[in-house]
Amino acid sequence: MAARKSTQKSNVSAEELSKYYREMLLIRRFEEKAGQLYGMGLIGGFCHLYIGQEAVVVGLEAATEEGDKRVTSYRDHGHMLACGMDPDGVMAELTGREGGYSKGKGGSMHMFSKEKHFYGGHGIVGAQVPLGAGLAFADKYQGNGRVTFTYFGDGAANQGQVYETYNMAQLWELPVVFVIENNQYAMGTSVQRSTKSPAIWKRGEAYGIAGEEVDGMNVLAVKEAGDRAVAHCRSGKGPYILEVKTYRYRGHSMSDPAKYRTREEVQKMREERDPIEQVREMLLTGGHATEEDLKAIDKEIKDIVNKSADFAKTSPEPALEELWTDIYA
Ligand SMILES: Cc1ncc(C[n+]2csc(CCOP(=O)(O)OP(=O)(O)O)c2C)c(N)n1
Ligand SMILES: [Mg+2]
Repeated sequence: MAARKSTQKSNVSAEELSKYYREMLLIRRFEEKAGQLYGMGLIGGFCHLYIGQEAVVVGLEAATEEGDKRVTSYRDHGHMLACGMDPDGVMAELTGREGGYSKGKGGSMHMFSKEKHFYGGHGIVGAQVPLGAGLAFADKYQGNGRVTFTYFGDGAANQGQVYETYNMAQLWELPVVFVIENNQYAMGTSVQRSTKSPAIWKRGEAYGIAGEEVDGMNVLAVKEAGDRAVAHCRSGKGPYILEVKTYRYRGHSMSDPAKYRTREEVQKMREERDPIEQVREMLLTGGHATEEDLKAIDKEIKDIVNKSADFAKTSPEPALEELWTDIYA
């Protein structure tokens, strides 16, 4: 059973690095814009931002192939952007407009894309874990070689359904990567207050599931671990667990004043571990990009995000008849 700490890969190409930079920056700027629109009253309902966690999904998406699937919780905007969903459609869903992925009827937590194999967006903590195993079951049944990435949080990892799923996934050797995004908090409860064992991934050992801990602030380490996980699943060995240590800079949701941690704690993470800054440094010090090159990328990303915000403000409200579509009745 694998039980290793990830190490940083050094032979990464300039193209790969700038791709990661671009993709992480898109998520960061998109989320900042979503925060602004929320503040302006243009987004209703819940809105959970992914700022700080960008390296997790960008690194793991880099390990996927066309046809692989992903399913996650309500903190889902980053996952959608990283798998190639259209920023216009995601932002317009946040503002509840017709041009949104769920035609304005789902909002932040309920978007899907058949084309990109993105299966949501789930508001019930832990609910996506058995669903992810179900997706992997279908792939195994069809023998199509696909892998499903099932993301959940450190808080969700204390749910019983996670362990029922582990048992079945290992029993049936399902091609599913369980990604525990350990961002240190479940709403206002720190992982130290909720979880006795410091290594959540090791709980898989009770079911015979291989896994490892990963530095989730380092996109290269995440990609490397993702490759190992995917190789394990695709070779028919069954599920794999990645406990990705990360950190969210913002509150749990837009309505969280974050009184359960100090400003200094957040500041220290931003200054010393920021995933985007780390790649920016690598690009500059490795001579792969100049300040001008990075400025050009920044502008390109800003333009994409501004365009999505314009679309999200101008796309019409859904028509009344839309209430009668996409329902079971
Ligand atoms: C079954 C259930 N219980 C409680 C909640 C309320 N709730 C929403 S998010 C959350 C914390 C989950 O934390 P974690 O799994 O660490 O994910 P994170 O928000 O950190 O991404 C809770 C308790 C819920 N949505 N569903
Ligand atoms: Mg958490």
